Amino acid sequence: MSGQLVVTPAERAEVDSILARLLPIGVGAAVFGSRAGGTPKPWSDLDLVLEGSERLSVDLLGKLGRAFDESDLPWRVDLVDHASVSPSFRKIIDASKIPLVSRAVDLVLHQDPRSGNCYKIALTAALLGIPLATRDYDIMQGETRTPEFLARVNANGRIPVLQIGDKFLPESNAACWYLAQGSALVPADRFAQADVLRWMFFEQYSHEPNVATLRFWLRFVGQANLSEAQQAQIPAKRAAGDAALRLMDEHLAHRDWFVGTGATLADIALFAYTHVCEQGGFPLDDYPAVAAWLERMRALPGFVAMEP
Ligand SMILES: N[C@@H](CCC(=O)N[C@@H](CS)C(=O)NCC(=O)O)C(=O)O
Repeated sequence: MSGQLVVTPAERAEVDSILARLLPIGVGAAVFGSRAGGTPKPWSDLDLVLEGSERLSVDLLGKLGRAFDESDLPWRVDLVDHASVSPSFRKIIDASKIPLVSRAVDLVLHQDPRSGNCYKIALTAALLGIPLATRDYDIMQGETRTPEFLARVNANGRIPVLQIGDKFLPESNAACWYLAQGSALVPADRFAQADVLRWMFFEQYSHEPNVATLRFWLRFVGQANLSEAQQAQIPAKRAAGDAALRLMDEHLAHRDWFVGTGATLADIALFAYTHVCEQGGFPLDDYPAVAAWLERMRALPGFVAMEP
């Protein structure tokens, strides 16, 4: 049976704000021990158990530990990883714990499964082991332009939108960021983190408007159905898409990943439309380092393919 949390409202607010800032999606937190319904001394530690789907990284535990040490809390916070303790200790924890952050998150991806922007979010969630419900729309039938969609889901009339409880977050890269904060997909180092954003902005400005738009026009709309204005834009979009892919190819010629030594959101954002670039008329043979990187992406644990 769980009791009352023995901390002041200000202490609770400080603990909550650190957890809200640093705890990855899908990791829960609970208090156990003397501050969970016992009779703690004023200086007693706060015993905090963290619950993920598997063992938590040393990096995450270190980050949280530092944040609590540097806070104004008048006592220490002892962190315990639920997945790493013995079954008998786990039993003791589970009997007294008072939840602070639930593991379960109510996430819905509003998507058209043919869209690479939507796929970025599904791939991020899959690589992180975060369950996502989906709600499908047919963009070719204007289903994201209905008054109801505009009023409730996204006033910008586009998918993807990540719904978090009753909040709606449009823009694929913002949604990926929401999911991946605190995970290895967003590096902790300040420069590396900004470098990930650099590639995500590059993707939205130099890559997607060319590579994805040509795929959409040629594969889904059909060249014969394009307006004159769209037809006239094809050569410029082809040149700009080729420039973006070449730049990626040169960057990857001497490294395995866009930033640092492992996959990050930079790779996910760029993978989404690059792996289907041939559908827009960009032959992968022209970009051998990109082609090799696509295979490395496909080999990541938890990888899921885009719907064909
Ligand atoms: N910058 C946005 C682009 C969103 C976007 O262009 N979505 C397209 C599908 S990929 C869409 O909803 N098109 C339907 C429409 O504009 O009616 C993102 O990254 O999420």
